[in-house]
Amino acid sequence: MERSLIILKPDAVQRGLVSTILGRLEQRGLRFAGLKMMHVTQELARKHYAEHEGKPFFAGLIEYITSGPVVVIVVSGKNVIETVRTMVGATNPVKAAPGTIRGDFGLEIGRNLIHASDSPESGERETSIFFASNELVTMERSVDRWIYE
Ligand code: IDP
Ligand code: MG
Repeated sequence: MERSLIILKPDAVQRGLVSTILGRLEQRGLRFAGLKMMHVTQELARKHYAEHEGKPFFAGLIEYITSGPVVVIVVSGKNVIETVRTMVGATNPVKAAPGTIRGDFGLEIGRNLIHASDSPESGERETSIFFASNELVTMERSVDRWIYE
């Protein structure tokens, strides 16, 4: 079982793409374990993107992710890290394949709409910095036997 932390970045919220992107995740069969709207503080942004500190785009990235409300989602299940990353597409939307979220809705790397954890370890780390344990749910879905073999 893996967990992926997904952020619908401020541009996705402003452009009215929340339901479209959530719909893609939901229709795929992914199981939501957490979902909320929030404003990312400077402190949280720096913690979340700590691996990028010192890079030329860091200041712009912090400004971008804190520039307006976001929607944060946790999905849990088998292979969700790779599944979601594949749906999201390449970091630069110019290179993202059509059919991916960035490839269908984005044009520039600095406005690439969505974050998704890149490993099971970052999925756990990012989930714990965005969600308190009492904000997460576990649920049985009878439909799971029609989604997972
Ligand atoms: P990822 O979001 O596909 O995992 P990362 O390399 O982890 O990509 O970069 C984190 C975020 O930083 C990207 O989603 C993007 O918003 C921003 N970013 C990365 N590289 C650049 C760049 O060269 N210019 C501007 N923003 C960038
Ligand atoms: Mg990343």
